[in-house]
Amino acid sequence: MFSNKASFKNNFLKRLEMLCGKSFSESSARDQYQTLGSMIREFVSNDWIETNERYLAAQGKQVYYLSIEYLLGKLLRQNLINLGVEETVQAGLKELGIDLDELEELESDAGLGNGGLGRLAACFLDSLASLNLPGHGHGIRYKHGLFEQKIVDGYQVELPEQWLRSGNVWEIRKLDSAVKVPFWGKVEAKMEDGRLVFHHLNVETVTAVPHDMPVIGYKTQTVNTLRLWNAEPTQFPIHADVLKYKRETESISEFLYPDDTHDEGKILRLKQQYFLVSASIQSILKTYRKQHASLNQLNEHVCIHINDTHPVLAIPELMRILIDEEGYEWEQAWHITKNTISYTNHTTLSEALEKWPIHIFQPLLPRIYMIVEEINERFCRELWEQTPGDWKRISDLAIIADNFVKMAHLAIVGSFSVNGVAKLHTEILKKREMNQFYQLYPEKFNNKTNGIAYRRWLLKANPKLSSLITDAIGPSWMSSAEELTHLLNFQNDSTFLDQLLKIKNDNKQRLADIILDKTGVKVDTGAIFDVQVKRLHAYKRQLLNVLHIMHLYNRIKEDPSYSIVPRVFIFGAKASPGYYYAKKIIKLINTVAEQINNDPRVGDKIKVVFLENYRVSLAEKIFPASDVSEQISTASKEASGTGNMKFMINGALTVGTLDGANIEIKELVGPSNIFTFGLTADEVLHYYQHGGYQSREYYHHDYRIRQAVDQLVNGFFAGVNNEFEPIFDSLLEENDQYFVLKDFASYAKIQEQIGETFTDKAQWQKMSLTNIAQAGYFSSDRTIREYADDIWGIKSLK
Ligand code: GL9
Repeated sequence: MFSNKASFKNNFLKRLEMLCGKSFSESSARDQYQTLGSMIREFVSNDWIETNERYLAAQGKQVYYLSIEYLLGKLLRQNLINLGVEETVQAGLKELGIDLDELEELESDAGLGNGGLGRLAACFLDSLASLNLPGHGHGIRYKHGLFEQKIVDGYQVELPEQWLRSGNVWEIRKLDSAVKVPFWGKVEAKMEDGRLVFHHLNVETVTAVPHDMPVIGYKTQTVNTLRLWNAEPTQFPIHADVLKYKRETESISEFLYPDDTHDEGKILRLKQQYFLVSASIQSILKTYRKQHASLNQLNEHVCIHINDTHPVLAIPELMRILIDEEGYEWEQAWHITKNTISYTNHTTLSEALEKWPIHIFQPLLPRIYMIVEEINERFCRELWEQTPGDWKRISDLAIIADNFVKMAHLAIVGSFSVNGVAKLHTEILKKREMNQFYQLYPEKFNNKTNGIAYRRWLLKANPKLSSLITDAIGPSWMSSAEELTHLLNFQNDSTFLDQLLKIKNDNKQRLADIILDKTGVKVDTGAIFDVQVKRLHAYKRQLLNVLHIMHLYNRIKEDPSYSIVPRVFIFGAKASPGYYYAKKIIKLINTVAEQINNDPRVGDKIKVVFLENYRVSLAEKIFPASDVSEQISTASKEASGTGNMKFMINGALTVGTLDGANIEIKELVGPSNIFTFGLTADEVLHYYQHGGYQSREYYHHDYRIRQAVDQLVNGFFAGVNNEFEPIFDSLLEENDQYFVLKDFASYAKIQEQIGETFTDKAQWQKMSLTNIAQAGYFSSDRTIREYADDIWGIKSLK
C-alpha cells in the first residue's frame, strides 16, 4: 500500500472511490483525509493483531496506564512518520494535486486533556510503542475535549470542542468487548457457605464501550492500544424516566473537566473516575484470564499504573473483584492489589490534592466505599501498633478523615511505587509534603523525571532543524535521542551556526504569518521571540512577565531614546472557566497588548501578542519559532514542566526559576547556557513556613514596581475601570502569595542580560546549539525505560 509512490497512488484512488462513493475529481479534501486515514489504519491492522499475539506468547509482564486525560493532538502525520512512509505519501499526494499539509489541517486535535499531565500520557504511549514495550493506555472517550478558547474584547470565552463531529478515523468501536459499570444501589451482606458474601443490589448500570486506537511505534512493528471508553445506556428501564437515564448515562463521557489542578468536587467527576477504572480493570482481567486460570499471580504479569490520583479507585475496585467475585481472603487480595498498582504524583499544590466528601462517595459507590473503609481501618490499626497513642500521626495519615476520602493517601497505601516527576519535586514529596508516608514506606518513593515525545516536538514540528541535525550527525538520533550530544562538535562551526540561525528565522517567519493572520499584529522576525505558553495559573506567574512588559513600556515612554533589543512577547494560555483570577490575567495581557501595539512611541521595540486557543497543534508551530522560553513559576510549585523541554530541544534559551525540571536543564547545559533568577524552592518554602515576606516593602522601595502596579488601578488603561483590582489586591492586600514582587528585580535584571546576549548572534546560536544537544535526556524514551526497568518490570518484546 505504501511501498512506493505508484502503488500508493493506485491504492489511494481505489480506496477513495469505495469509501466515499465518488470519483476522485469530485472528492473533497475531507474525503481525501478520511481515505488516507483509513488506509493507515488498515495498513497497521496486521501489526496490531500480531503485537497482541506476541505479548500473549511471551507470557511476560504488561503494563496498563490508566489516565483520565490524553492530550494526543493530531495523529495523521505522526503516524506516517512512525511508519516511515511520510515521504512516499507526500510525494504521491502531490502528484495527485493534494497538499498533505492541507489534509493535516482538516484533522481535529484530539484534546482529551488539560495540560502537562494529559500530554505526558500521550508522550508515554508513543515511547512505549517505539521501544516495543507491552504497555497500553486506558482512558475516556470524551465527546467534547478541552473547550475551544475565543478571545472576545480581551476576555476568554469558552466554546464546546467538537473533535468527533466528522468522526474519528483512528478508532475501532468494539461493542463485543463492552462491560457494565454499576452505580448507586445498596450492599447486602449474607452468610453463604460459612463465608460473608456481599451483593450489590438495585444498581444503575452504565455500559462502557471500548473504542480502540492504534498506537504506532516509531519504525517498529509494534502497535499498542489506547482504549477509550464511551458511556452508553445499558437497558432502558421500564418504569423510570427513560430520557433522564439516557442523558445521565451519556453525560459520563460527554465532557473533559476543564480543570487545572484544582480539586473538582463534582459528583459527575467521581462517576467518570469510577467508570474509567471499573471498565479498564474488567477489560484487563478478561485478557489476563485468557492465559491464567487464577488471579494468584496477577501482580507478576500485570502492572496497573495510575496517572495521578484520578484513577485511584483502581485499588478498591481490584480488591472488590478479588474478594466478591473471585472469593479471595482480604490478606491475599491486598497482597495482589498492592503489588499490582503503581502511582505517579504530579503536583504538591494543596488545592489539587483530591478528596471526596463521604456523603457523595458512599451513596454513589457503596461497595467501593466499604472497601476503602476497611483499607483505612486496617491501615490505622497498623499505625497504632507502631506508635500507640499517637493520634496526631494517625489523623494526619488516615485515608478517611474529617468526612473526606483522601485519594493521595489511598494511592500511597495501596501501591508499591510512588514517584514524582522531577528531582526537586520528588525531594519535596519525600522531605515535606509526604514526609510521614516516606518515613513509613521509604522503599516506595522514587523519581522519574518527565520527558517528551521528541519525534513529535522536534522531528515533526521542526522538519528543517531535523534535516540539519541529520546532515550533521546522521539519522540515528531519531531513535536514540542521547546522540544529539554529537552536535556539540559543531559549537565552533560558524557555517553550522549560521544555518541554525537561518532555520530559526524561517520558523519565526512562519509564526509571524500566523500572528498576523490571527491577531492583525505585524511582528519583526529580527526581534527576540519571547514566549510563555502554558495553562494560566497564578503560580506560573504570567503576571510577572506582564508587569515586566509594563515596566519596559514605561521606560520607553519616559525616554523615547531608550534603546532596547526589539522583543515580541508571545502568550498562549487557557484558564479554567471557573478560575476568576486567571481570567483577569488574560484580560490584562490583552489590555496591555492593545495599548502597547498601538502606541506609535513604541513602534517595533515591543510587541505583545496573545494567541487564542493554545493547543498541541499550535504549540508545534510555536516552539520551533521561539528564542526565549519563559519558565518562571514560583520555585517549588511547578512539579516538572514539560514545555520547558520542548522549547529547549528546539533551541530556545530558558529564562527560568530553579523549579521543576528547569534545575535539570541547568545541570545539563551548564549555568552559562540558561538564564536563572529568583528565590529558590528552599527560600520560598521557608517563607511559607516562617513568614517574613512583606510585598508592600517591594512596592514602596522599587519605583518600577510601584509604577506598574499602580497602573493596574489608576485609570492608566483607557476604558478600563476596576477591572484589575483583584490583581492589585492579590499583590498587596493578600501579600503576593507567589512572590511576584519579590522576584521582579532579579527577573528584570536577567531579562536585560538576555537582550545583551541576543545581540551577539554567534554567541546566542552557540548557546542555542548546546541546549539542543543536551535535550536528548528529556526524551520520554529515557523516562519510559526508567519506568519499565525500575517500576513496572516489563521487557522490550520485538
Ligand atoms: C502537572 C504539573 O503541574 C507539571 O509541572 C508536570 O510537568 C505535569 C506532568 O507531570 O503535571 N500536574 C498537573 O496537575 N498538571 C500538570 O501539568 N496540570 C495539568 O495537566 C492541567
